[in-house]
Amino acid sequence: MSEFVLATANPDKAREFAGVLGPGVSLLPRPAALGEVAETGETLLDNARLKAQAVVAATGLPAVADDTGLEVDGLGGAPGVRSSRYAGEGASYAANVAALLRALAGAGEAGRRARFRTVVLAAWPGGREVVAEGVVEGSIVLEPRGAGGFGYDPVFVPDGCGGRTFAEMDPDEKNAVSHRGRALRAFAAALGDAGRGERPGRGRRP
Ligand code: ITT
Repeated sequence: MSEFVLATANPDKAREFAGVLGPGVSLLPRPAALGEVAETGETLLDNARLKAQAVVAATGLPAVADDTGLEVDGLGGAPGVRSSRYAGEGASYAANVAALLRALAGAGEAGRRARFRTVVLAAWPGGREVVAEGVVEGSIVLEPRGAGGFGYDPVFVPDGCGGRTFAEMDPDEKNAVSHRGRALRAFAAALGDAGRGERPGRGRRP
């Protein structure tokens, strides 16, 4: 079984990691003593790597990180890599959602098209990495709806799910179509492929 220290400090993300990866991947908690890692990267990949490498350096163990952004067409792709601090450093989910709705006031359907993108990156001591990405397309609604999920979920309606926001879905429904669900399933498949490649005589079938 693969074992990783979970590099995210966000308990809402941690719940989704466990829900999607299931018992085949063991997730150890992030050391409480490790302070927040400054997300100074220009891209989701840079920030995922910063978070994973900080945990590898602190623990000497393999670590897995997630960096996620909401990209809104009418805002030129913002908040993107700045999604957690769109309304300022340390902003609450509600403040970020309110700032997003304010920025989109008056925007039409095209401007409200959006996608969530997640980059999952695992790092090992010694420099090995496995990276996976997941994207879900959708749109931003006018008013928050639903009590589930977290972050921007009350204002994001994924395509093909009957017009419900992520916050109106149960966790399994969200994970089945979400950016993070997709990234984590691709990640688990990449781990499986890497494992098969390392065992002689068990390569991929042609
Ligand atoms: P870590 O860095 O500790 O992993 P974080 O919350 O700071 O936690 P990010 O830098 O990836 O994570 O910030 C992304 C922000 O985007 C997050 O704070 C939420 O506001 C939002 N977000 C991320 N995943 C989301 C999801 O599945 N649904 C809704 N909003 C999400």
